[in-house]
Amino acid sequence: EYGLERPRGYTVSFHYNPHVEYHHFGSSHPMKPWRLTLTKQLVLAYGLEYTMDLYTPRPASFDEMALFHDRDYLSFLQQITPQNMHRQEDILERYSFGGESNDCPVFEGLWNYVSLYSGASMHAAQNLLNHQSDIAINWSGGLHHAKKGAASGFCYVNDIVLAIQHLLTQHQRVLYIDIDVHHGDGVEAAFESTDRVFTLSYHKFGQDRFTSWPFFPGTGDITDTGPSDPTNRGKAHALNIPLEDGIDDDQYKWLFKTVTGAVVDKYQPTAIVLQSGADSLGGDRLGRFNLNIKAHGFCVETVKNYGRPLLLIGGGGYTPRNVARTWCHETAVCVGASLHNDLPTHIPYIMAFQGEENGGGILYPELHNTKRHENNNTTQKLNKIVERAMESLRYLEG
Ligand code: ZLS
Ligand code: CA
Ligand code: ZN
Repeated sequence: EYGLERPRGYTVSFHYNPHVEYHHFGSSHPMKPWRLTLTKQLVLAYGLEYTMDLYTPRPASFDEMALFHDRDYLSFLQQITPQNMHRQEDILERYSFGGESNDCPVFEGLWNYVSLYSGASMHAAQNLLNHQSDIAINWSGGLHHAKKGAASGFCYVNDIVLAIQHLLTQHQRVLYIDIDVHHGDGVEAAFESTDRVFTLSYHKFGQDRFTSWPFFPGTGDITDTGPSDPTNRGKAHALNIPLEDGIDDDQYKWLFKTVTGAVVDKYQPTAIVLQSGADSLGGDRLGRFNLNIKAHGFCVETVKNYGRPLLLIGGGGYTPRNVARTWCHETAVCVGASLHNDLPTHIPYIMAFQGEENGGGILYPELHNTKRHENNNTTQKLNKIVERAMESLRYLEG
């Protein structure tokens, strides 16, 4: 096949229900489920389907999603439609929904959409529990902002929380790592009172140069390490790495390896969940970082090499062609394949990867050249962050 090397002995499973692709948040909305179509096309074009077990998971049921979410919130999600929403404005507000110009719009097939991506994450977790996979992948999941009883930041149901809860039925300690450019606030909040989940998020934090507002969701400063109450078991079981605009490959790789490595050493998780949001790439429509695809993939490789059962999920990513490139590359990292830089020519949607200023027709364009953000992360600031992170880890027992 196309540029494949011999796989290296991890059993990798790919959990994907193609029906998610057909959902639309609205034409101006940055979240584009068809980026999953592009991802799948690249994965197939490189022949990666022969190196993994492929599953088409069923949608999650109401009761499965109610293991985390409030039943009244789910009932609302189940019945709301673009046609009937105008009669329920007060309820929409209660669950953080709004009109068409909102982060969390009501669209056709919303309930179907949330059950599909949630079903895929739960099925992926199940495969790890069964020992049928060493690494289970769901690129359609990773909706880390959703709360128990409310939608937030393009996220309605928190598939990550559902998957982690499922892992907790057999695993004593689960580590959650989040490299999306946004803070993984929903997952952190869900497990704030337990010592059986440690949450670690890397993200942009602070005032945004473009909007003058705090960068969404506005939480996740270095001082946030979980509840401060000493009787709360979740104390010190969160770690947040706040970053400035424009962080580059070498800085991010160093930071990720240093901090994540220290957390793994100290916490000794028996399973790991990695949210691999692709909005931390250079040139992302919503992101502010300057990462290239291989630096993003370095995080996946690093986590894979810890050798624990790994659930790898998607998340943000708002320049669809680069989301597809990154998640295809990271799928290859999981199976231990290296991919040729020239894109296979016989792929549907090839036009999505052509006619770019740079990067047309190739898998690894230099994203740090496109729409470059000034790098406001100095070595001094990053050293300080690592120092403070190591300090918080000393509060972990054991
Ligand atoms: O982590 O910044 C905000 C909140 C607002 C500004 C935008 N308006 C619409 C609502 C109020 C303060 N929201 C962020 C949410 C980012 C969610 C990231 C999800 C994830 O990657 C995981 C999947 C935000 N940033 C950009 C937008 N919203 C945004 C941009 C453009 C549009 C179109 C559709 C809707 C309204 C116009 C919208 C939102
Ligand atoms: Ca993050
Ligand atoms: Zn994001």
